[in-house]
Amino acid sequence: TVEAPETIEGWYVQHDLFTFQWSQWRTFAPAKRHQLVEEAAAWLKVQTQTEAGDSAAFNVVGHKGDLLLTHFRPSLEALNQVKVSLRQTEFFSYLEPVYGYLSVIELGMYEVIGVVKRQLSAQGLEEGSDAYNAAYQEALQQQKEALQDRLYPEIPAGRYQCFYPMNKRRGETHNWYTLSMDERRSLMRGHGMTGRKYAGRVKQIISGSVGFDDWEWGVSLFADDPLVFKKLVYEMRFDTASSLYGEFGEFFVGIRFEPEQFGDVLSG
Ligand code: 76R
Repeated sequence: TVEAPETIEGWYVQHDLFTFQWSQWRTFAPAKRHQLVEEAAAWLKVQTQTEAGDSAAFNVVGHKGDLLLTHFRPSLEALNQVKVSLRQTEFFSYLEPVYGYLSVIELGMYEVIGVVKRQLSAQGLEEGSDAYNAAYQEALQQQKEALQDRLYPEIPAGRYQCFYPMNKRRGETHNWYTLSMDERRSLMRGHGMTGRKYAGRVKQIISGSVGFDDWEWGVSLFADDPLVFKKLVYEMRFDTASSLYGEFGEFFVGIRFEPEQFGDVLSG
């Protein structure tokens, strides 16, 4: 058994994809359409103004769906509340859920823990001792406080969202979960260096989903230029962390819209 990395967690995350029942929509008179648009917009507005967390809506490109909703919330209960409140609207009668993904914002502590451990040994604390464990927990807690903004963010700005789930490979030859901590740390460092080249052009939210959903992580990228998604993801395919160990699910791309734009989204 090799050592599992420490992670710290923030908001819970739900991505929901719906198709819209266009054939019914086309039969509605303008007044009925207006009423549904108003209802949907009001619902979305309430979600975006939630006290703890955030929500955003995206107009999905291509055949995979029509509407992508992304929600950050403090608990599973709060995510469920979002789900039920949407299902109570009349607007929901014209939505078909086609995909969803549950995860929790996760920060890997590969680098941080390396530093903490060196500090604790330098202080002469013996690994496994009560004093060591207490100091270790305190250091983690401090990190968590220092990283509040990244654990509890608003949904990043950016006109476009690209979402996909991924795993780290567990194959016969290449198995992420049998690599040593140092090997994984070094691969994650290379990964982070590639990522940092895109600073300012893309915001990424990495959310862990082991035990929650069918893949191990959700990757949510936000950018004002959709080509940045392609360039970043492509460049990362050449990083060992992705080339030997990355496995990817379906990709979804959407264009952000505000509650008051619901009417435009539905009229094209
Ligand atoms: O959190 C940090 O910024 C520190 C460095 C870092 C970590 C620990 C980092 C940086 N990532 C980390 C963890 Mn990432 N990331 C992905 C994908 O398509 C692919 O090939 C992979 C999908 C992208 C596009 C991306 C972008 N990252 C992770 C993890 C957890 C792994 C674990 O713990 O074992 C996954 C699954 C993952 C996947 N990453 C960055 C980026 C970008 C753009 C950065 C730089 C962020 C910045 O410094 O601004």
